[in-house]
Amino acid sequence: MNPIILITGSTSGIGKATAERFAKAGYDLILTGRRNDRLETLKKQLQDTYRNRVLTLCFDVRSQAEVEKNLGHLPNDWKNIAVLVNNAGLAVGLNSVQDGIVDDWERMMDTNVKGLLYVSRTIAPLMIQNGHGHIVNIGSIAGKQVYPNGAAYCASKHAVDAISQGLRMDLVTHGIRVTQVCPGAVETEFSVVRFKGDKDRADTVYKGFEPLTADDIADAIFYCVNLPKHVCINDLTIMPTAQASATVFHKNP
Ligand code: NDP
Ligand code: 8X3
Repeated sequence: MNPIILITGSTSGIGKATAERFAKAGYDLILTGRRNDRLETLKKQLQDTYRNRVLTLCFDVRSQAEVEKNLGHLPNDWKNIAVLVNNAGLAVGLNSVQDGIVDDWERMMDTNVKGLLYVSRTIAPLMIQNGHGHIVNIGSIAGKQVYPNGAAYCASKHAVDAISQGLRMDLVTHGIRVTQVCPGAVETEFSVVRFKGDKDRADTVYKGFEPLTADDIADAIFYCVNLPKHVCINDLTIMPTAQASATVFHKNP
């Protein structure tokens, strides 16, 4: 049997690249997201190329009932999950708190914080039962530092940092590893989502320097997961060479 990886938010960006990286290495995959057409296209592509088993589950991580319905009753031959990548997440808007949009805050908190908790609450007991597992949470440089107009997103990723530390403590007696991967600027659909479909504005985020790619992050996740079992990378911050902090970039004019 191949090892099984479950990746939330695998319809684009880091999640999709991680699916491809692990498929290539012979993992069977549970792929989730809200856009079913993309899930099915990716499933076909991975099955045709690598012949792995792929299970797609279309649901919104913000709904505890949907998480439970989709992940709480996995078929027996999908229960032995070796790796969970809590990747589904987003930023919405870039506003000061005083000009903040409450719906944007709720989307970020419900997805990045509560969704991650719901999925972990469902899968960690399975890992305990199985006697092994590795949880990789996708945090952010925004979970280590704060930048202007980003208070709500940064707070959600600081929460991921706290949850990653706590989860590691809660699972240590079960030998389950917890790694937080915290990227800087990665060129994905992230900024298009943040700017609500404004592609021109999103493009400006990555202008004048070489950003990370989703494949760079997938490689880092693969590295962490494939270390010897007694080695756990607790926390990995990974930035473009041209980025020194959440706000300091070396950009060409
Ligand atoms: P993308 O927008 O390309 O991908 C986000 C993924 O999350 C999509 O597959 C999307 O799927 C899924 N998703 C979003 N909301 C939900 C939801 N409510 N339920 C289920 N799935 C959801 O962005 P990235 O790949 O860049 O983002 C992945 C993670 O990386 C996020 O947690 C983000 O915060 C983090 N990150 C990104 C950085 C960057 O610069 N790009 C830097 C640091 C961290 P669908 O829409 O189909 O549901
Ligand atoms: C995404 C990186 O700096 O835009 O988490 O918040 S940043």
